Amino acid sequence: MNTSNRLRIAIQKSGRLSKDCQSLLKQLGVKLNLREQRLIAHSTNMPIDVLRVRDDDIPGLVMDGVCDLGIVGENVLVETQAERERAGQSNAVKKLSKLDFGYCRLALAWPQELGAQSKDWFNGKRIATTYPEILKQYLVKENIDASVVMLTGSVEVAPRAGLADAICDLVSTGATLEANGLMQGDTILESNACLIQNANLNDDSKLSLINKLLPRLKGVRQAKE
Ligand code: PRT
Ligand code: ZN
Repeated sequence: MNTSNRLRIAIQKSGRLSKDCQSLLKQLGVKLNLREQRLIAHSTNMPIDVLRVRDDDIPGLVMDGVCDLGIVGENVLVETQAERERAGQSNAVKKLSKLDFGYCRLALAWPQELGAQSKDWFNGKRIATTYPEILKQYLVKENIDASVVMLTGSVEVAPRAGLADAICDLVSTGATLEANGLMQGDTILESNACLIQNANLNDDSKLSLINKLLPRLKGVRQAKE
């Protein structure tokens, strides 16, 4: 549990969500000195500390109460929840808001030269992914008997490298699939960045600070529409 009396927010240190997280905090009026490469940045005008970590660690930090809030892609949140469910670990979080950045979809793809394929084609095939839990849930739901190959990176080269027949990966523009000669199929999950809160947070001063930030967040989101 975060026993500090400062609200602790986990954001991605460096990656696709970092810039947007930093500018969101700025728009909410949270002043931070992020110049130094430190793990924790203290706000200079609010009782807030920002923890900068790998995106994969964010849901767990919030679920375990190490951080009070976190900003993470729904893809990582849903995968972590399923992983922790399987391991019998606590996985509840309160989803406070969807955010207007980090949009992508988790989709199936296979070599273009095979042409269009129905779901039946996946039976007996190997599918490479970084999101094994989400993929397995989809396979069960669709009654597809495929095996899952877990890769933490370079998923798009798996078919060419002979590691898998197809992939299930994040897509935004589709350029990566195209560059690797892959054809996009069904979308399994649509994802945006989202703001999550520890499900057991009961510190009144932190809750009232969150209640002050949320209307600002709503304002920032409306201004973008
Ligand atoms: O180091 P750390 O673990 O923190 O970062 P990471 O490398 O795991 O994640 P990062 O920074 O790549 O992505 C962070 C989050 O951004 C993801 O979890 C998603 O929620 C979101 N996001 C949005 C994306 C994309 N768009 C995206 N296009 N994450 C990854 N991609 C990759 C995808 O995996 C593929 O390799 O981009 C490629 C496809 O992009 P297009 O535009 O060619 O289709
Ligand atoms: Zn990551």
